Amino acid sequence: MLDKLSSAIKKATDKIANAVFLDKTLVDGIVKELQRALIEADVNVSLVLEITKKIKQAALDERIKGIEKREHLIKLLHDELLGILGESREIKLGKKNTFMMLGLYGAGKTTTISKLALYYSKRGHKVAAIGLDVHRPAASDQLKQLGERSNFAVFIDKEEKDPIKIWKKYEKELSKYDLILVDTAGRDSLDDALISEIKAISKIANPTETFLVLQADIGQAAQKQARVFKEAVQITGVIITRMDSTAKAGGALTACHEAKVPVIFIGTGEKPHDLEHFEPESFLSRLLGMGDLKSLMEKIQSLDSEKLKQSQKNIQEGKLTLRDVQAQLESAESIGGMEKIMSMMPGLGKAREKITDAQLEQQQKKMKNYKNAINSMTEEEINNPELLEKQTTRIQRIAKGAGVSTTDIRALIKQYKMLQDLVKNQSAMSSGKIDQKTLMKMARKFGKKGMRI
Ligand SMILES: Nc1nc2c(ncn2[C@@H]2O[C@H](COP(=O)(O)OP(=O)(O)OP(=O)(O)O)[C@@H](O)[C@H]2O)c(=O)[nH]1
Ligand SMILES: [Mg+2]
Repeated sequence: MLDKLSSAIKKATDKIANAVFLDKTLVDGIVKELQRALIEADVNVSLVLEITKKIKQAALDERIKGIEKREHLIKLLHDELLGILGESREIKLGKKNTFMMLGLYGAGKTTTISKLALYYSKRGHKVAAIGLDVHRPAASDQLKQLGERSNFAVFIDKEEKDPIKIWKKYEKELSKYDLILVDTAGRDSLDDALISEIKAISKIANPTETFLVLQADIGQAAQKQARVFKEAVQITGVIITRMDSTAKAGGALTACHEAKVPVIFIGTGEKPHDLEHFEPESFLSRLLGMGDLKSLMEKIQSLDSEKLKQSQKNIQEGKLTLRDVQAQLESAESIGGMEKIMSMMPGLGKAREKITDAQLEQQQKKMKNYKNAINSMTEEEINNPELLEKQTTRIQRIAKGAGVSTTDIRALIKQYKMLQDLVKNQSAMSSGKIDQKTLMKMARKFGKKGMRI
């Protein structure tokens, strides 16, 4: 379902989450990819431009920095997309309920009836359907077959050509059910005859819900359909079918919100159980592959952040001590280890699949070794790691004390120095002393050898 859009958005959030520097070129690239993916999914172009403009502004806003900026951007993207999906509405069944299906020819009305029948009978309701499509010869047989297959009562009259008469014929019988599903005829296009027929049916059946059924690949045209049907009869919601078979479902989904009718259900296949209640929030989480982003953000925010703040300040000022490295390592650990972080980060779920357990374990072990090594250093050594290079006996002592190898400590010092250079240059750049190109070169160099902290 919207796989292409989903992977494009995941890629964008990945880039945001992993960016060493969110510079203009990177942001431009991310925004372009997002625009392309949203437009390909048929989301209204002006909506797309509006969203991406906001993302760009926030990304280049100098007031927000570091991890906060990345969080902010991902949240902004999430909120903006949620905004265009609109809100859904939960359908609470009363004592007696009648749902009427409306829609163009082949939209999926009859199939959706069998899905709704299953959905509500599974929840303990007594469901019946009535076939009022008197125009398509095979329509009533189709409904009857669906009823037999999924075990719900179906009322049809193949001889009668007046839907009102059919309704009247079964009205009393139908009153024994909790939920009556009314199937109506489709048309090639919206015509007056169809409108007056549905008005008449609506008047006599007096539905508690009137659903407009639209197929997802109708795209932006959904908005016009929703408006016209809303004017003719009070539609209370939209059901979008064939979400599984088009990459352009973004159009229908967002257009309904613009027409001010909520999407209530989505059809995700041909089978009776292929129906979901549409919940924008969880739909979006799935689309973004966000895992448990919310709880990750909460944890990051609730960390005992004094140490982190100090080290971030140092980093911004171009100073980096081993203490800062330690603070970063500890913060990573207290969130719950590499694995937890990776599974919670948007898009990283996939990256996690590519990393073998052994590699991950090794990475975690390395981080732990670095932390233990720093814990075995004297204050003097922490503040002046150069001492370790001058007096190798210190390295041996620390290795022994921390239960790590001297190679580990040498690797730590090497990476600390690279990190320190990077930090110095970053700070120099923000004060205009170094150009972006040199810095990016360094970042790439660092990334290759990278110690991911
Ligand atoms: N892939 C997929 N196919 C669907 C879905 N919903 C319906 N269909 C298919 O769409 C076709 C038309 O569905 P119907 O339920 O007959 O449509 P209708 O609106 O009742 O059509 P008319 O009664 O002719 O106006 C059928 O082949 C269904 O199997 C869906 O969510 N996914
Ligand atoms: Mg039908």
